[in-house]
Order: sequence, then structure tokens, then C-alpha cells
Amino acid sequence: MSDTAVSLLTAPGTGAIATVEVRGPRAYPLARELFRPAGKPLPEAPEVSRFYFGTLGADEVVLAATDADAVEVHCHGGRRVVRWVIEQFTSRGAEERTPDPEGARAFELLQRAPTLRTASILLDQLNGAFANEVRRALSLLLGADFASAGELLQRLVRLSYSVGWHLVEPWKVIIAGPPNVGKSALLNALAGYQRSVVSETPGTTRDAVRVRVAFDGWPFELIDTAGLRTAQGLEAEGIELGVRTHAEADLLLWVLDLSDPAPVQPDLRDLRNALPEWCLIHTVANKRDREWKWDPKLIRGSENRQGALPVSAATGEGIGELVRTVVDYLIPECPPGAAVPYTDRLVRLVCETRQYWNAGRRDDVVRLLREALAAAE
Ligand SMILES: Nc1nc2c(ncn2[C@@H]2O[C@H](COP(=O)(O)OP(=O)(O)OP(=O)(O)O)[C@@H](O)[C@H]2O)c(=O)[nH]1
Ligand SMILES: [Mg+2]
Repeated sequence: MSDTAVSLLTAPGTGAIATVEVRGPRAYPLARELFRPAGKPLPEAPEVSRFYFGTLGADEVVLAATDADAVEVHCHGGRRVVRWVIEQFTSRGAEERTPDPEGARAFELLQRAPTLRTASILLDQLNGAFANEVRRALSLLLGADFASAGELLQRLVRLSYSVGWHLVEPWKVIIAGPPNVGKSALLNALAGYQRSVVSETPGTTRDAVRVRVAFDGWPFELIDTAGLRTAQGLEAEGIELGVRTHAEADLLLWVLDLSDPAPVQPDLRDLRNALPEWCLIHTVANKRDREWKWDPKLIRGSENRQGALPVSAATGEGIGELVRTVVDYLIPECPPGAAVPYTDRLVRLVCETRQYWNAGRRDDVVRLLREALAAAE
């Protein structure tokens, strides 16, 4: 095993700039051998925190000594350039180290995190929030403190299903309902700009229109669908598309028109069949700026809530409350520093502990937690 290691610090794949770190007693001597400075030659001993501009082979790079026995090479981020730079060091006896797969995955996810909030949750996990919590769960279990271990696991499972799945992928909210109730107008009001075609002619929206937004720092994708009613031709295609998009929904907002004397209420049983089991359904009463033809308090708001939320896509009344309802509905409290399983594999392992816990198979819970810990460290 070599005393000097070379590794890629930036996420794998092509980027604008890549950082290759060389660490060990021969890091600086090797860098001096390979690097051609544009200005004065490199000093004999590393000067920490100074940057040197120059070339390594044919490529322009920036070199920095980050401590007495570590240097960083900042080079062009193309895969071949990075590979070539790494090989210059390995061919001179340095050993290439690759980060563990889950760690590398966390880095990769961090680059794709859609909002600052999800990026900071991922950073917490890179700093050990998840691994520490799993260690705590293991020591509680091994110490036979089953009440505390159970509570901790429950919290972890809850954050897996919700937050863990959504650090990169947004929560998907489908806006559905009969034609002309203002679904597209509502999407525009929620997204804050004109994106979906709004028209007085029923049956305007034919394709599912998707918009990505951040509510309270969480990533959401709003999906506008064609009005659900019997239709032929082109419009039917849009409706078909609307039905297909249901398969990925986290929340379905069923929009009704307050100014319509005969509003079409959702057929919950039908919708349930078209939606994934975790998807929630919520009714929204739109056009509250018009004369109300029915009382939104008297209809069902959701499967466990009476009353639809009155809003106006035209004036913006009630839209802020709707956003808060959506966030409260879908996202459990996730305080800063909370442990969240951050890759698909960790989410699966954590969720799997639940069935073993319920069956009283604590050995299997310990086995899964150990596996999750090994993957996260
Ligand atoms: N007064 C008022 N009019 C609205 C409101 N929301 C939508 N409208 C109007 O209602 C009509 C239909 O709006 P759309 O957003 O196109 O309705 P939709 O549900 O998307 O219709 P389809 O795509 O055809 O199914 C348009 O004329 C809108 O301007 C509202 O809150 N208040
Ligand atoms: Mg529409």
C-alpha cells in the first residue's frame, strides 16, 4: 500500500472544474516534479494556502498546498483530463482512492439538490447526522432500551418516506378537476407566473404542464392536467396523459368552481384506484372572488378533513394559505441537523427495519442498521 493517495474530491462525471487531491509525504515532491509554474518556480517546501497557476502536461491547472502533506490540483472538469491527471500521480507510485459508494452518491446528490434547504439536509448527512443516529439506535438496542430505540426508529422511518425520497426528487402535486374550473390559472398563481394556457374555452389544457417551484424551501413539481370529463380526439389524449401522470403523485388537488351551481365533486373511489397508495387528495374551491353558489365548508376537503379551502387564482386570495396547507400536509417537521436517510438504498434499509420491529425480530433490525451504517460511513 502506498503512503501517498490521490483522489477526486469533486463529484464524478463531467463538470466545469475538477479538484484532485494528493495526500501523503510524497504529495508535494510529486507535484513539484509534474507541475510547470507560469511564474516563479515552486518553493522547496510547501507554502500552505498559496495558489500557483501553471500547466500539468498540456493542461492549465491551479495548484495549491492545502497542508504540509496535501496538494490540490484544480483542473478542467472533463473526464479524460481528470483521468490523465490522476494517472500522472498513480504512475509515480501514488495509490488511487475512491470514496465509498454511498459517500460518492451523497456528493453526487448534493450537486443535484434542487433547493438550499435540501442541500443543507444532505450536507448534514455528509457530516454524519444519519450515521450518528444509526449508531445511537444500535447502542440503545444493544443496551435493551427498546422504548427509546423504537421512538428513534419511528422518527427515522417517518423522515425516510417523506424527506429522504425528496432530497433530489420534488414532491409531485397534481392539479385535477372538471374542465374550466381554473386548474391552469391555479397552477400559474401557485407558480407565480404565466406558464399554463388559461382560457375561457373548456378543454384548453391538453398536455400535462409541469412547473418546478420551491415552497418554504422544499422542491415541488406542480402538474396541470386536462379537465376530466368525456372527450374525444385531441382532448382525450390530454386527458389520458393526465390520468397517466397520476401514478407518480404525492398530492392531488381537486379544483372546484365556487361560482358553478353544480360543482363536480371528485369520485374518491375512482381517484384512489388511479393514484399511488401514499397519495393524498385535497379539494380546493376556486373563484372565491365571484358570487358563491355553494358553501365550501359543507363539502369534504380531504379524506379526513371537512371543508374545501376557498381561493382565487385570479386575485391571489387564499393562495398563501393553500401553499402552507400543501407543505404541512406533505412534509413532517425536519429540524436542522436531523438524521435523514439520503440515498435510495438507505431509505429502503431504514423502511425495512419497520416490519422486523413490528414482528419483534430485533436481531434483524440490528442487522439492517449495521448494514445502513456501513453504507453511510
Ligand atoms: N373570476 C375568476 N376567474 C377565474 C379564476 N380562475 C380561473 N378563472 C377563469 O376561468 C376560466 C378557465 O380557467 P382555466 O385555468 O383555463 O381552467 P382549466 O380548469 O385549466 O380548464 P381546462 O384546461 O379547459 O380543463 C378562464 O377564463 C379563467 O380566467 C378565479 O379565481 N376567478
Ligand atoms: Mg387548463
